[in-house]
Amino acid sequence: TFADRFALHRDPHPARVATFAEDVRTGLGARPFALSPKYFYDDLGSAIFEAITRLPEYYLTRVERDLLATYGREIAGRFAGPLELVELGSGSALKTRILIDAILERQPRLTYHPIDISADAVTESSLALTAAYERLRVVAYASDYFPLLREKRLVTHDRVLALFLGSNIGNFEPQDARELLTFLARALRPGDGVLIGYDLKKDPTILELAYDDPTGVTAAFNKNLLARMNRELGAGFELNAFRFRARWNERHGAVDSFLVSERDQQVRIPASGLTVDFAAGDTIHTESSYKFTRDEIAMLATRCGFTETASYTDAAGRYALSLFAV
Ligand code: AVI
Repeated sequence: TFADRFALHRDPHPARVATFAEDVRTGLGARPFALSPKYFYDDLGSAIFEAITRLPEYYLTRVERDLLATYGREIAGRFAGPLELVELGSGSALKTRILIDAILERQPRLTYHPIDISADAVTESSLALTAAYERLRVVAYASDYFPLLREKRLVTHDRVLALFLGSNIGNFEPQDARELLTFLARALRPGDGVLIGYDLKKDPTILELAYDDPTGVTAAFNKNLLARMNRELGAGFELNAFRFRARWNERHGAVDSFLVSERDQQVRIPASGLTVDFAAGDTIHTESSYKFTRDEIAMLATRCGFTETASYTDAAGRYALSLFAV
């Protein structure tokens, strides 16, 4: 039955994970001001992100979907024996369906373990998948990936193909990306693999357009962070008193995103016990979206205990998928 094929685990250790209020206190309590991009993804933020993936300028999602459609079968065929899927940052899991289809052509049943910080997104997508696939069992985790992998709370039985798609790896600072991949390598067994989807370095004009879209959807995505602090922390941010900025940073190899104060202003954030003074032009760093060459990803994954087995890219060289084995 449906109920037998769906389970949701909420992070069982919320007390040990820093809360939104605490992270805001740290991030806006000292300069340079910064907030973690993981807080973009409340219910509204996840919906705005879905809109971003449909923007003509944000090619990443489309190119990745095409790559999965072209190479999904080949990727699934590289593993001997029955597979289980684990996905870090599954979001709406729309692209994952391509791989689920490819795997279910080869085996009668499949267990899928989506992990996402957004409980709404992971619940909604899991229910939709369970309904759409009779031969699929979904064991979902509404959680940060770090504690789950570090504490080896992910229980799998068959060979695992881990998915780290959507250029998600690009939102981690290099040090954190290394740590995450190292935990992942340790949580996997020999014969398991990870498929990493990442955005390739390219002309900065194209990159900046993908993040500072003329429709203003990405600006809204960022401003929702201010709105979320108003909603959840009782903060007094005036959304029109900030503007959005996204710039390619050659030294970091990332597009850096900011909210910029339009004027001198003071904002209270009661739940964080903070009053913040912004001068005109002061910035809040909201996100870095790192871009890589194929060699950079291979080097990173190799240092964490993986070996590259295959790599796929589109004809224009915009985006890539690299497959690694443990
Ligand atoms: C989810 N993540 C990989 C997106 C990215 O490209 O960094 C988030 C995003 N931020 C602005 N546009 C999209």
